Amino acid sequence: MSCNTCTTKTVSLAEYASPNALTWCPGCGNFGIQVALKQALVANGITPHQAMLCFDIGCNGNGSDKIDGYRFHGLHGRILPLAAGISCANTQLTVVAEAGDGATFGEGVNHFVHSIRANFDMTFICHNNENYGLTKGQASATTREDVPMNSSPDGVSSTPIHPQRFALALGATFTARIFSGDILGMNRVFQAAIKHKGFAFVEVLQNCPTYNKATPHEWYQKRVYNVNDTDHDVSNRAAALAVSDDVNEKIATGIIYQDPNSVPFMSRDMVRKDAQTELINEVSHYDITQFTSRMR
Ligand SMILES: Cc1ncc(C[n+]2csc(CCOP(=O)(O)OP(=O)(O)O)c2C)c(N)n1
Repeated sequence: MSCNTCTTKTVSLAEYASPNALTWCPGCGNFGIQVALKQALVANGITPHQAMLCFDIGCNGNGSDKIDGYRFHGLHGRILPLAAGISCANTQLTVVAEAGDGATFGEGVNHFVHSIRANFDMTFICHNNENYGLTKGQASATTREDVPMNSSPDGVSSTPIHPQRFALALGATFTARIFSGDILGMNRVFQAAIKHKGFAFVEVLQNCPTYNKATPHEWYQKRVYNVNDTDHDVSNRAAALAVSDDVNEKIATGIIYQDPNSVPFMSRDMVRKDAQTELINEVSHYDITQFTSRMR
């Protein structure tokens, strides 16, 4: 799937264009996220055949046929193991996985934990609109306490997961937070995440005009600031925890933490350490009848 002879080719945004009509609600943050991702891939010189774009189920996942290139649309909450398999099978590919907060911190929370532990080499964009959008506005694990949602009109009484604290506590080698209304900011963060060697977690604070009335576009716009314009040291995990803590008043966006010495999973794996080939080059047909004949 990868073609190392074409790496110097100039790539244009048009190569990622899809003829399919966008179906998101007017004002949805997904429009900006997809534009910024295309821009970042182009800025990094990655052609569609050098990338594998992996989509979870949800409003975010409905972007899968609105962009050209190699794509995989997985099961709800399961995109991370699928993307991890792809990333391990062909380390030459740029792997980008996308999922909603429902998939990431609900159905697939176990995969989030182990992807961080393994430090699989991929960019993971979590569309955090603080609700289950595609199924019409149920509360998710990131819905703020007491915010009324369609499935819980009196609000939820559980404490929401704080994605940055969670990822940083698990030892993530790259975490970022960015607002879906900040296309330039997303573009920059996505570029850095794609270049990162290891699991790059990008939480996008995504406005959902249809189902999340608590945190609309303007709400975020008034509160976000770029932490990379301050003296924040992105290589300091304790500083990253402190700076990302506030999700209500002054919300830090940009790269929150990056380990400059991050080593991705396949470079740490003892079995593959000195391998000269990719796993996809080693796939062949094996005659297993000698094993199955005993079962007859
Ligand atoms: C295992 C599983 N559980 C539930 C569903 C139903 N389902 C489809 S989309 C969706 C909501 C997705 O919410 P989220 O992951 O936050 O993404 P969003 O739609 O907000 O982008 C649900 C619950 C499903 N398809 N599969």
